[in-house]
Formats: sequence, structure tokens, C-alpha cells
Amino acid sequence: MKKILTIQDISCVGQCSLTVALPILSSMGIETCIMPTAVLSTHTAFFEGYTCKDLSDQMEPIKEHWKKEKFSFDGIYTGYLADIKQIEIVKQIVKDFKKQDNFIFLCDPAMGDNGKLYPAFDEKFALEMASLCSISDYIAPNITEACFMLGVEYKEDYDEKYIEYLIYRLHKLGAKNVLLTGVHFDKKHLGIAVSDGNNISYHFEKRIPRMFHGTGDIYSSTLFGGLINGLSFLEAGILAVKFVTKAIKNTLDVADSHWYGVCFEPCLKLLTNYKYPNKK
Ligand code: PXL
Repeated sequence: MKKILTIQDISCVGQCSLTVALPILSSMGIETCIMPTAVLSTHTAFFEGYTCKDLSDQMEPIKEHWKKEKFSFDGIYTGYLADIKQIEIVKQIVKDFKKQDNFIFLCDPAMGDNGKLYPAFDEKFALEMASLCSISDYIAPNITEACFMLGVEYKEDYDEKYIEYLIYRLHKLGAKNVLLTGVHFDKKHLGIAVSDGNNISYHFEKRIPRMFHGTGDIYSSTLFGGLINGLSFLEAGILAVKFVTKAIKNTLDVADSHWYGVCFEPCLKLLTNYKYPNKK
């Protein structure tokens, strides 16, 4: 059985980060170890007065204990980091645990959306996050995150050239495989651009005209699970688009009471029943 480590926060209520990654990766048959970066009462969008306990000082002692125990992982997936100093700690964790050739490090530079950074972050944080992306096997930013990491102007309306330019610059940082989320060339479709450095492929689904928080974490968790279970980059990317789309459709029926995130749980069987190449 595959065993991975995911490093991101615990938002106790709100359907994002670890409370999303754990059920998704477990549904895909993957043992999911966690390193929490912070404990928050809720996520930082839509809620006022949320609490946040930064766990930076726990991360190195946890890592050192794991090294003594000789734990190993098939991959690491990082999401929301709570402080700029955690980026350096995460780099060291990846260095210490990246042993075998087929190890997968996916960085989701979770720090913004819709042209804005989340409240906890600034431009300096975004540039530091770019340095984590530069040592990643796979990265999955949205267009906002890509723009902040690269210092490129954020646009709502753009053409293929703009997307190609962002991808080119993300590869230039050092990221081997780049997936951009939230890509659209018309109002009716929404999807991804996937690049291995040689080829860019696109996949779109019909846009559901409603935004929900936490879709990025659902997306990256599914993408990572697909990669760990032996899907190609594009296959894993498409599975994740399909899963997010299904989960959003499911949320529409309960949106009034479930306004803070995506109600994805009834859709998990799609991931459990999927025929993965190397699921043992
Ligand atoms: O979904 C990304 C995310 C994760 N964790 C926390 C957040 C957000 C986005 O707002 O606030 C704490």
C-alpha cells in the first residue's frame, strides 16, 4: 500500500486543507500521514475572527522523530503553509524524505484566488513559495498564484499565449511538471492546462456558474492521489477536474446550508471505484 505525507493546515470547520485531503486520499486507498502547519478554527475566507495557532515550532521536532523511526513515504503533497519560515522547513523535509526515484513531490502553492492573496500572505511570501515550486516534481497553482509567484499581471480575460507564457515561466523556475487550474477561454467552460515541459494539453468541463471555496484543495488532493496510484499527469489532472465538477454539482442542492465549502463526501465512491494502474 502506498504511504504519503501531506503538509498543510487543519481548518477545523470549513471543508479545506487536511479535512479534505485525508478523506480523498484515504478513499483512493492511500495511507495518509499528516504534518499540520497550523490549527485554525475555520478557513480564512468568509469567516471573521478565526483563531490560528501556528505550529512552525513543531515541524522540525516531528521530522526528526520520524527520521529516528526510519519512516519513509512514497510522496509528499504540500498545501497551505501558515508562515514564511515554514517554506524552508518544508524544503528540508522534502530533502530528507525524497529517497527513491519514483518519489513524487507535489506543491500546491495555496495562497490566493481571484487575483488576490489570502489574508495571511504578502508578495514576499509568494516569492518564497516560488522557490518551493522550483524544487517540485509537480506544481498545481491557479492563475492568481502563478501571477504572484512570477510577478506577472493577473488577467481575467486572456488568450492561449498568456497561459503558455505563465507555464513557460513556471518551468523556468525549475518545476518539472506544471498544471494550471481555473483556465478558461470562453464563459461556458473551465478546466486545466497540463505541461510536462514539452507539450501543453488542455481539458475543460462545462462551467457550473457558481463559485465554492476549497475547490483547489479538493483538486490537488485528487491529482496527487491519481499520480501516486500510477495515473499519468494528464489522466490524474482530468480525474481531478471530473471529481471537482461532480462535487460542485452535488453542493448546488445544499448550497444554502453549505456555503463555506464543497460537499464532496457523497462523490468519494468515484475515487474508490476508479481503476488505477498500480493500486495494490
Ligand atoms: O483552501 C485553501 C485554504 C487552506 N487553509 C486555510 C485557508 C484557505 C483559503 O482561504 O484560509 C486556512
